[in-house]
Amino acid sequence: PATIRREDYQQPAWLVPEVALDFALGLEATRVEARLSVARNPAGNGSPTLRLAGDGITAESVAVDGAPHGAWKMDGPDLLVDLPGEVHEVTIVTWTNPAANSQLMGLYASNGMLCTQCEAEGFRRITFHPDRPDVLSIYRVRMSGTKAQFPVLLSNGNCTARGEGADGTHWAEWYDPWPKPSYLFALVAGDLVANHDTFTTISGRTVDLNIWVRDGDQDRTHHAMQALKDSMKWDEEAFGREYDLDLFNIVAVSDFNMGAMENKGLNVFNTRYILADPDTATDMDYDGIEGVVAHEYFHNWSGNRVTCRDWFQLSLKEGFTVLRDQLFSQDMGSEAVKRIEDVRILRAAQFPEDSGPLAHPIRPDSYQEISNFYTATVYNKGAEVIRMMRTMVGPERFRKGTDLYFDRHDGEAATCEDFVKAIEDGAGADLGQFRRWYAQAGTPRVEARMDFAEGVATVTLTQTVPPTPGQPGKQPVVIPLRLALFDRASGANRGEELVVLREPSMQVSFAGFAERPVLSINRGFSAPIALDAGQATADLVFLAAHDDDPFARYEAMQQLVVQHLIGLVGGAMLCQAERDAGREAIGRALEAVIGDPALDDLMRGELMILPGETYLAEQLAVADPGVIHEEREGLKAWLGAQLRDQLIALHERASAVPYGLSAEARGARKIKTQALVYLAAGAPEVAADLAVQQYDAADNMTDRQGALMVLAGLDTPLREVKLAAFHQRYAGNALVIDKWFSLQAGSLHPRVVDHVKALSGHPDFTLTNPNRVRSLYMAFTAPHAFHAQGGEGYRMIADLIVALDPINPQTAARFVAPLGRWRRVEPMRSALMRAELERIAATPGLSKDTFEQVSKSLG
Ligand code: B3K
Ligand code: ZN
Repeated sequence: PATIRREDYQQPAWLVPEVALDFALGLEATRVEARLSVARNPAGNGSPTLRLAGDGITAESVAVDGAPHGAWKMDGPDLLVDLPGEVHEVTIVTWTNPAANSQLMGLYASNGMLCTQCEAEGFRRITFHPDRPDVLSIYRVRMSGTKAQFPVLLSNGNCTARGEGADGTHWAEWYDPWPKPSYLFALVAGDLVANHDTFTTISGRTVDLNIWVRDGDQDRTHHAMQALKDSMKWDEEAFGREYDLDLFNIVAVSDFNMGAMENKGLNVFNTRYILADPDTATDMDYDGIEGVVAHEYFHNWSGNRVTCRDWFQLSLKEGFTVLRDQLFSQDMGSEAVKRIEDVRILRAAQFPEDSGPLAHPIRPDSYQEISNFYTATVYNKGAEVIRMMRTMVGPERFRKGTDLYFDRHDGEAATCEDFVKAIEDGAGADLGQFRRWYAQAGTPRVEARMDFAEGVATVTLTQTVPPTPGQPGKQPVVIPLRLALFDRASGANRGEELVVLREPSMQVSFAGFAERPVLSINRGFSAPIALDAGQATADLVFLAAHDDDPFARYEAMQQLVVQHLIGLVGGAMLCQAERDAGREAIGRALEAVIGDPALDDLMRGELMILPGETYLAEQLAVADPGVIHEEREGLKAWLGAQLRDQLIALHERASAVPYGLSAEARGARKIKTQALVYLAAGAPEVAADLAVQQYDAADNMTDRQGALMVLAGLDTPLREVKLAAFHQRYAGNALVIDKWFSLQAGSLHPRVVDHVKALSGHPDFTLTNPNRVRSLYMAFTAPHAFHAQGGEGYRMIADLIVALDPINPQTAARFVAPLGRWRRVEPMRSALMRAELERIAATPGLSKDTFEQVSKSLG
């Protein structure tokens, strides 16, 4: 496959100011007539040839300016038409078979309805078109189909006309006044019902809001609707962004490759980010819905009104929009807990990417298949990079920068550079060196060491950015570090400072301490770095109990465990006394967390979560996942046994809190299951009893799923009983059956490999639904079972990739990364992982998606 390079960008030779589409809808055959008004781009290369991209379609006819045109030709998948003048109208007829479209890109059928997914390059599977984000057009859409099959007909913008045809057909016309790139086009036709509401914008306009679902699901859309209204209001207040159409439609579909899609005025969602009620959705599901609804809504400005010039600029819209949805969720719930969760996701998903064979800068330099670059790096690290700008200039000046960005680039296809420049100009900052964050991959490592002499604490900071594929040498980056020094005696600090590390190394001094203070650094996770603060256990214990920055407190707790476990796993801790002391310190810190009356339960729940196995493995150049798992489980078991009474009491206290969506009730549910997790390791019989109690008493999915998760990991006959009861209770509810699959695939049970094998043959399992595939196999790529001795886990994932690739390459390619970690794993497993990658690579007819990921992983 060809490699596309950022530096090769060229302006389009032809622009397409207007697009008129006419769809004759059918599940197995849809006819598409596209009329493109094209105009030679004065800034283009002047070529008379109009090049239109296609993918898996053939042209039935091509006409130019109304007359049939014979002089078109194909160049691979592209259609070429030579045009004599400056402006023309090109009309092309194509046919597609939506029911056969298992890739779920372009126009496809899902449960008898038709829907589209065009980002990044799906529009070319519907009709021939430049299909690049810097070609913006005004769209007019007409569609017709049988009324019985497709009673609801939706597209972008506003519905301008509708009517009945002959033989039970009907039609609708839609017009979107805002110029948009083809990736934001959408069409939906099906038997749907709406939850309708309205929102009045800051300037007093009324917007109609609809969430379209299958009949019977309406009652599960209220949380999503509330999230939508909250987002609309928040974006007016926090970023000065008002909605710009009279209608905002959301449609939920059950076959979807990712979370959701921000098509102009017609967002299409995975059902999992819309449908919720207490009986079927966990608190985490509720938060996910709120965050994704907000994210897609926020794209209306950051993505749609200002879009991307080319796909290398993806983080321009994604990084910024993730930051916007994070800030929104921080404002809607607990700021501290949201920040901790976001850092946990970054460390679990993005840090491994940045240190592996698929590492890329947030603005990549090249790709073979752009679908492979919708990554935690582009999204989450992209958000962290923009968050750092905000931290350095402060929220008010940052807002001046974003205002300028929207003013300057409204209606344009912009670049990451445009964004940085707007923040620079609007906020009045110099972001010269800061731009390296866009160009360099890899997580910077910062070492912080404090010396203390004669009342002066001197902190020495040193940074290194590790080499990544294609980038052997790195330049120092700009690293904003929020820092505070604590008086050991009073437990207070003297106020926070922002220290900005720009050089490879620097020193800062703080005078006037009677004794050596305790250093709290990278507070709030002000920079997305790997920090080595070399802190003594006593200092971490101090910070875990006293730090007034909630993230720093969480981090101290994590670090306490990381240092202990890595000491054990890495063989540094040889003497038993040292091991015991480390464990005791963690035990005391956890006991303090369980008992601290000043903590709210949501935060307590965060502080109780042990660092994950992937994050632990990240700390070592080469890790033995089996040993990491055993040591981590061993610590958990010891803690569970030591703190057994406190954990039982915690579970009891939390169980008395009635269901509700308040922070208090949610916190209670969180610590309830956390308590069970420790007890399951340290006192399995007690845990099994309590889990069954919790399961039977549950009046909500959070408690039920938490209890079942714990039971699924235990060797108790009740495991089967409750799993069967759960399946029976929720038979037919796809989203809950997904949970049933992932609970088993991600469980701590020793025979999970066999369970997954059996589940892959379960009548409810199918390779054609991405949610179902992910629910079984993504959960399974969690370290414990995936790395099972003998390589069976690796084989199963490789088998999955080979089987799924011809059906849905985008989803198949997502499973390569776990195998791609082979260089960081001990030699025996490493060889087995590599062998599986080679087996995949040798499979004939591999998609571009999977080929790129596999070849890079081996390279
Ligand atoms: N922009 C879409 C992602 C499209 C992914 C295409 N492979 C969802 C989002 O980030 O909002
Ligand atoms: Zn997005």
